[in-house]
Amino acid sequence: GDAENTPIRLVKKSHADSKWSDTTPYTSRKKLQSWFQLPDGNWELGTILKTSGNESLISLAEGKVLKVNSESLVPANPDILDGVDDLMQLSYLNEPSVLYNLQYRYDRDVIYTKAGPVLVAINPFKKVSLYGNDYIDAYKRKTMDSPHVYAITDTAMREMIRDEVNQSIIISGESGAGKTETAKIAMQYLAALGGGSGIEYEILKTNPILEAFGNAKTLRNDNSSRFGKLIEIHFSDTGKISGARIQTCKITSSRVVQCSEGERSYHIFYQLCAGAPAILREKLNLKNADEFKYLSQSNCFTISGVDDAEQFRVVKEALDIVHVKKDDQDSVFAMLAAVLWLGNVSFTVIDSENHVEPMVDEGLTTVATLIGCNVDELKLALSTRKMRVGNDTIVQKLTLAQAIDTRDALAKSIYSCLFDWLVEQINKSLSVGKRRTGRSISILDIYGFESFERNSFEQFCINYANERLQQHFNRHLFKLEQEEYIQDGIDWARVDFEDNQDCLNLFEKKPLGLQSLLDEESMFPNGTDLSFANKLKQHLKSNPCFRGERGKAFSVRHYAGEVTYDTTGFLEKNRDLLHLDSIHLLSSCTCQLPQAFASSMLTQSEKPVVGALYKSGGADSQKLSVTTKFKGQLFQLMKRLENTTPHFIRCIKPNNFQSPGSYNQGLVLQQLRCCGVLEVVRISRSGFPTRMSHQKFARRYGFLLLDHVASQDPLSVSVAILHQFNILPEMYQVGYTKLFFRTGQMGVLEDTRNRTLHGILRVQSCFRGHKA
Ligand code: AOV
Ligand code: MG
Repeated sequence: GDAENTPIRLVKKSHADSKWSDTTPYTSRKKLQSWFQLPDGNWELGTILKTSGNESLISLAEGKVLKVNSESLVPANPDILDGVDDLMQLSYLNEPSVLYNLQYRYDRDVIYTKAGPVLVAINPFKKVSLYGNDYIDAYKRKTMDSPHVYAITDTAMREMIRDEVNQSIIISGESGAGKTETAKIAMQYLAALGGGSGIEYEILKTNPILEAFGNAKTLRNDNSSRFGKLIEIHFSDTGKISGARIQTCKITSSRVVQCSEGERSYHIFYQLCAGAPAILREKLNLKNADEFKYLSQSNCFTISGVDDAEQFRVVKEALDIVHVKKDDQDSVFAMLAAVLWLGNVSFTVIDSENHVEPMVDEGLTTVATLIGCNVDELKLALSTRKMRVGNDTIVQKLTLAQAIDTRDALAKSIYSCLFDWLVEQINKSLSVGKRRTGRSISILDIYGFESFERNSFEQFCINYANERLQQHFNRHLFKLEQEEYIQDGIDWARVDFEDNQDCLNLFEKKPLGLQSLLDEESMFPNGTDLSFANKLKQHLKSNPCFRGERGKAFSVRHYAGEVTYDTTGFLEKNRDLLHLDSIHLLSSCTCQLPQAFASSMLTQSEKPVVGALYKSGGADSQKLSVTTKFKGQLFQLMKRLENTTPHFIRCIKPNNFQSPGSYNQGLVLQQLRCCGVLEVVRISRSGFPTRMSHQKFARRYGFLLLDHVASQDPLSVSVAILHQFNILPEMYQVGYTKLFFRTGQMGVLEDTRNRTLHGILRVQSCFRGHKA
């Protein structure tokens, strides 16, 4: 179309404000549509009435006419380009034009737009009729081709079969932008395309289970993922789903014991309290959610529009479908109830040194019954610690604070083990087994970037993971792409992009990075959150991505914006100690799950460990710091993605209220900026996406040559072909080993080749046609 014929220019990033503006001078333009930025930051469309010197007269809405500096105006696209499918088609690629194009579509419930190779998805916060069997069918049969999760998933499927390369669909975006929903939509399409064996139904049912146990209401999102997930879906030779494997990456389950006002703990707790049938309620001694201390502290019990009781039935049914046995399900619910009742265990001070003992009340006895241990043993585990001194074992009494920590650590560990156990059961049920072909499509959905009023250890980990993911995005869309051009010696003006390597280094560098310094300080018996913060300030003050703040705080300049972290609780959360006494307690339980948890914790801690070891007082179980473990899990996820062809989806949150129909330009722009969407379009537009080696090109088209070429080397033959076909020089580049073509060029050559092969047209006349 028209857009493709407009001259393609690269705009070098010079200063922040104009980095995306097409700087076409306006002096020679008249009566043109143009964007004018209002004082509130929003852009308004206006018509230029007159331009003289440096000034333009612009008419805006409601008869407003303003005299403005011509340079402040940004060119708008002709009406014919309103709401194009792909931002690449815009003649003028600048911020207001992109914002307008996305909004134009969004207002019509068209939430998907392509930005070159990337799919942009704007959260509608309401049901939009874009899904379901009719749509799936249309994308499958290719009768529909507007941008969609289905379309990108379809491409992944085709490329997996065609290239015999594993694929990945990588979904990113801020918290609440729509990643988890998007992942489910992609899974739905794969299930429809590759279904048949019935296993696809199981795969879809993993979603309500994992969301119940791994998602929670936060201030940003009523259904916020508190774990990262990679689901690898395997296919048979015939393109049918043969199984799946889920790998997760989670931080701590600190939300179980503590969560902020207005947020909730994991959904499953509320679902259980609201939805357990009478027999189960009685067996587990369940109460209403507000009677459990762990749940009542944040003063938030329900989510508007969500029926927890109904969700409980959905989860139970899903557990049946993924073959978690009824007995095991009962054990799972018992563990959940035990965690809740642990929170109700209280202590009484027994001496002048503030040593405590748990009250023997409903809380303590219920916990003992649910996990299958002796009340006295539970009492001891919660109020004393055994220490080995030489060959002797001494018993130390705990203070109130220590006892509470011990109790909470036990609750967190039980929950965390339960989550891992569930994932393991699901993986067993979905196991690919012998039907393995090695072909797969992976879908990555992690927790999005978070920035709150107060940011803690959880945000520290989540935002680090997002930096890693952003690096993966950059690597594929900017670095690798441009390196290929440069390596092959073609004429290429580099497109700059916001590289986040510096920020990653700030986190990862050893020994003076945020993570190493945290691990180091966590190991010092005398380390405190304050001494940690001070150490950061001392060692990192010259790092441009770091800023020390007053007191115990520090700031990091993330790719998605600056975040100030409060180090309160960092050391404790990073250590996440569970005392050996607690592990021994679990292993002495008569119930099967606590035993399994204990043995998994013991094997974990006995493994030869890389990185920091924690061993304070000689009685704690040795274990990796949370940061180190988290980083390890994250790297495993990223590693799985390494040898796959990535397909990227960028989710955008149009407002901060989770409400439909509200499109905040500034908010959208900030998200487009930080993930480099416009730079991606620029690269794609100015790039040469189709490549072919000289050998292959000469072999494929050489026979079309009319004149004899003196040299038979592939490069000379290639050049001769290009010449004969009169391909415009700006439409291709000749590299050392390959030819690079702009979009669409290869199609012209292929047409000619086909027609020649079919003898419909004489080759010669065809060339004349192209010359015209
Ligand atoms: P997230 O995964 O990106 O946040 P979600 O996928 O949970 O975000 O989306 C948040 C909410 O937005 C959902 O619960 C839906 O109400 C709504 N939503 C998202 N996508 C759609 C869609 N395509 N159609 C209708 N509603 C949608 V986080 O996990 O917090 O980073 O950590
Ligand atoms: Mg999510």
